Amino acid sequence: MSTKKILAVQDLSCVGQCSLTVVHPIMSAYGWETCVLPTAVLSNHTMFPKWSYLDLTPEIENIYSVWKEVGIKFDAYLLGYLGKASLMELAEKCFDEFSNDGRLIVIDPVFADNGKLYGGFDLNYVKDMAHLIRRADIILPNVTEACFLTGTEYKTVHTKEYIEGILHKLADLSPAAAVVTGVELDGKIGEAILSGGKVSYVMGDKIPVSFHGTGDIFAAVFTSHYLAGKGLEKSADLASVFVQDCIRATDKEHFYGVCFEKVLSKNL
Ligand code: PXL
Repeated sequence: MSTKKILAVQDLSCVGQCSLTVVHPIMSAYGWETCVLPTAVLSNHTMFPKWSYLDLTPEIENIYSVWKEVGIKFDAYLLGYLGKASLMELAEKCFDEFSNDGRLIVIDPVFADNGKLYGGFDLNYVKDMAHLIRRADIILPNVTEACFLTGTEYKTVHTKEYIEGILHKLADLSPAAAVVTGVELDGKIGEAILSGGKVSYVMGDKIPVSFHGTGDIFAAVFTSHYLAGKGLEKSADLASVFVQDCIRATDKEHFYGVCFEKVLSKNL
């Protein structure tokens, strides 16, 4: 398999096992040349009671002008927590200027969970993200993000009718395949997928705890397998099992993230 150059576009949270500090090691370990475009530097992620935040928007044009001069190109993108709407325009510029033919764009919108927006986000950000995802080949929203993006009421009890209504509204926003995470049906949890007009489900056992950063781990493992040609369902299944193993490997006291390091070495 030839190696591909991937650009991970997300924040660098110094502490907290999320975004670049999980995506870079995971995708590299799966054999992809993983480059980074940090969107912001935070002392720690925003589920801690406080955090510092340095927006890197002003530096990104400088990075682009050097990349242009030295001829950098990418085969794939994984976008996660961007933080500011200004980053979305810059992301589009990156797709336009630094892509090899046949590039893959995966966007995990990362702005909400459990029915609520994360700290620092508002409905304008959601509107801009709904616009950005039209450029994606695959989107990976959780149920909350999918509801915000499509203007659907958020419910904790899901039915196929409710979930498929959301999937079809996502298809109105973007031609991308949609992989909606955190779908709960018949006591199981997993992903609902809409691709080429066809709906499928990848469901597994529910572990009754929730940890931060698991969406970023899902996205990194999913994208790693998808790039290797495993397809949407298989990639989603492998990514879900990986996340479940990470949760099992984590002590309850380790409240801010999961111990993915223990699981990564076993999966290679
Ligand atoms: O895991 C998503 C994420 C990434 N980066 C930052 C976050 C969050 C979720 O809250 O705060 C900074």
